[in-house]
Amino acid sequence: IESRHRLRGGWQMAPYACQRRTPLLHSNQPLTEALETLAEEAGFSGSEGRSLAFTRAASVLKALPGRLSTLEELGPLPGIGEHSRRVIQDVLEDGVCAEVERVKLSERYQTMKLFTKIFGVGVRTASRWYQEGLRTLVDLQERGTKLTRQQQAGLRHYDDLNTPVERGEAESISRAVQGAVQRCLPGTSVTLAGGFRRGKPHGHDVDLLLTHPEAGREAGLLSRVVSWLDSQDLILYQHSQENSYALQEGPEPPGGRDVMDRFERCFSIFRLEVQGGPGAARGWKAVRVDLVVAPISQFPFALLGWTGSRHFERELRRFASHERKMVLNSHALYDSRRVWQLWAYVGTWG
Ligand code: DGT
Ligand code: MG
Repeated sequence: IESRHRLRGGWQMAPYACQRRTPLLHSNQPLTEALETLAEEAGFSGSEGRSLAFTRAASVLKALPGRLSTLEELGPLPGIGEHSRRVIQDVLEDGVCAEVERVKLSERYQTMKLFTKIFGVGVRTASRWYQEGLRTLVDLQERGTKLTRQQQAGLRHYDDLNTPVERGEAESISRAVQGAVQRCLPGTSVTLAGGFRRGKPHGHDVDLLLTHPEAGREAGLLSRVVSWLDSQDLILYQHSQENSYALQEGPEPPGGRDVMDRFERCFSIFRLEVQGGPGAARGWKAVRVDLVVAPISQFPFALLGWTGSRHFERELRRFASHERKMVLNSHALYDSRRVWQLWAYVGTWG
């Protein structure tokens, strides 16, 4: 795994994204944008494998040390399939790729993008609405589409929630939560995770991890914090999910469900006071905030898992599983062979 693929231009490339330096600003933006559009489109069609292939190709290009000028410079680099190569070639030769332009103009892609940007709407719901002939946000209201409470809030605050959150805004929300936890349980730490922890200047939401240095003290904390924030008129919407460690029945199979975790979590929309920007006229702006509570023993894994990016996390877990025969998730890192042996033993014994 230390072996790196040598590229024609003398460049080298490690096989897993988590082994590569991937700067925020890179030299191949038009190429990665084209590939990521196709990845998104494949995701909208339910083709997860195809989506991942385009995401992988984009990830390789983000790690190149310079601007790619010919396809030949890539050589036979694994991780970039035939289809992605064609897209890269088109963009290098013509500045655009006709397939990507077609996708961007297609009614289905545009509608799926519009609907999946509603908080609480995933690909399946958006796709069903599209098949029912719905095309706009007004359609949803006029045709009396049944919406969950979460989706209603998402629709109500659609413009705000699709306006990037600035770092200063994320820090201000983090301070407000810090104030709330100090009232409810002094000593609790609040850590800004997600894209902001990776240095992004803006993001789509604010991901905050809460933990307390004494194991067990965090129990019941989230509902108290949320109630207090609510009493201060800082929350426009919230729903919480209890932790589900108790439901865990044995180890998860390597490569199995690893995206969602089992922490206690609050999905919320904050009411953030602002002076400038889109919400300036009314003095506030709606911002999506996730509050996640991790017991101190699992905190390092939670922090790693919630820092992202999604692709980096996926690759880190793939690396752990394929190269180290270990299982990594947001709760722990363990040797899968030993745990399976243990479970086999308990199985025969019980
Ligand atoms: P953003 O918010 O668009 O600027 O970008 P990120 O990178 O902050 O993405 P976001 O907020 O969707 O997620 C932050 C990280 O947390 C991401 O790497 C994936 C992880 N994450 C998000 N939701 C879950 C979840 O339900 N469970 C686990 N384990 N991780 C999650
Ligand atoms: Mg985020």
